[in-house]
Amino acid sequence: MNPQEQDPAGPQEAGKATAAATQRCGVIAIVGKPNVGKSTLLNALVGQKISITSRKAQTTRHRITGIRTIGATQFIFVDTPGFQTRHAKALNRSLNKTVMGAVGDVDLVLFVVEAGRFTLGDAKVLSLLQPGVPAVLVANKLDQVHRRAELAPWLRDMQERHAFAEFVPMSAKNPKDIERLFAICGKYLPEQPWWYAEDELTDRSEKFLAGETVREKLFRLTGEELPYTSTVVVDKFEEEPSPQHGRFVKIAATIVVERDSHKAMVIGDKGERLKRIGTETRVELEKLLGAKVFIELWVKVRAGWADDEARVRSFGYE
Ligand SMILES: Nc1nc2c(ncn2[C@@H]2O[C@H](COP(=O)(O)OP(=O)(O)OP(=O)(O)O)[C@@H](O)[C@H]2O)c(=O)[nH]1
Ligand SMILES: [Mg+2]
Repeated sequence: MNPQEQDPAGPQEAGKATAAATQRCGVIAIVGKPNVGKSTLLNALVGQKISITSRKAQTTRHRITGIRTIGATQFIFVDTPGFQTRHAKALNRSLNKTVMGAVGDVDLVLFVVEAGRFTLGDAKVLSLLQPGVPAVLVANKLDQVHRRAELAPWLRDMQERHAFAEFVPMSAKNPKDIERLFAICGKYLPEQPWWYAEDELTDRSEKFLAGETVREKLFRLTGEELPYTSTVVVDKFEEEPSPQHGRFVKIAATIVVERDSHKAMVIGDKGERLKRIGTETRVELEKLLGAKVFIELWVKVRAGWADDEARVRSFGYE
C-alpha cells in the first residue's frame, strides 16, 4: 500500500509514539570560572563550532545552547559566561546573572575546572550549584598536567568539596575523552521526547553567530591591551539572491570600545588590524553559513558603556 494513502492517525502515528517513549532528552549546563575551556568543550560536544573561544577570560557573554542527538538521546548543552568575581560593572553583573539562571532548572551540571587546580574563583562557582541537580566534575586541560601522580590527592580533595556524581579528568581537545563524557552524561537525561529536530545544532541565529565571530577575531587579534569592555553590534545581516554564489550574505557590524585609544588599537596601523579582523571573520563565516559573505566593519567609541545598564541591554545583553 502507498504510505500516503494510510490514515494519518494509523500505523505511522503509532510508530512515532513508540519511538517517543524511548527517546531521552535533557539539559546539561556547562559552568566554571573564566577561561577553563567551557566553550571549547561545548563545541567538541556539538561537533561544530558554535561558541567562540579565546585565550582571554570573559570570551563567552551569552547563554548558548548546543544540541547533539545521538541514537535515541538528545543532549542539550548550555554554555555560559565564565562566572567572575574581579569586576563589578553592569556588564559583569549581567554575565553572572546569566550563569545563575543557567544552573537551576537543568538535569545535569558539568562543573569545569583546570585539572589539578582549584582557586577562589572556582569555589565561587561551586557555591552556585543547586542541591537537587547532579554535578559532574570535569577536570579539563589534562594535557597540561605533566605530573599525573599529583592528580590523585587533588581528586580526593575535590571529593571532599562537593558530592560530585562523577569525576572526569580529560581534555576538551581529545575526541576520545568527549566520547567518554557522552557515555557518562546520557545516564542523567530523563526519558522524554526530543525538544529539537535531530539535525539542529543551536538555538542561536546566524546573525548572532556572525556578531560572535567578529568578537572572537577581535579578541584573538588584539593583545592583552584591549580590555574586555569591547563588544560587537550587528547592524545588518541581509541575504540576497545571487546567481553565481547560491547564498550571498551582506553583513555590517560595529565594534564598540570605551576609549579613543582602544579605537586606534582596533583599527591598527593604516587600518591593518581591522582589515584582518574582517578577513578572518569572512573566511570563517563563509564556511559556517555555506555562503559568499561580504562584511563591513565600523569602530565606535561609547565611553562607559560597560557600566551603563541601559547601554549594556541595548547591546544585546540580558
Ligand atoms: N591545552 C588545552 N587547552 C584548552 C583545553 N580546553 C580549552 N583550552 C584552551 O583554553 C582557552 C580558553 O578556552 P575557552 O573555551 O574560550 O574557555 P571558556 O571557559 O569558555 O572561557 P570564557 O568564555 O571566557 O569563560 C583557549 O585558549 C582554549 O584553546 C584543553 O583541554 N587543553
Ligand atoms: Mg566561553
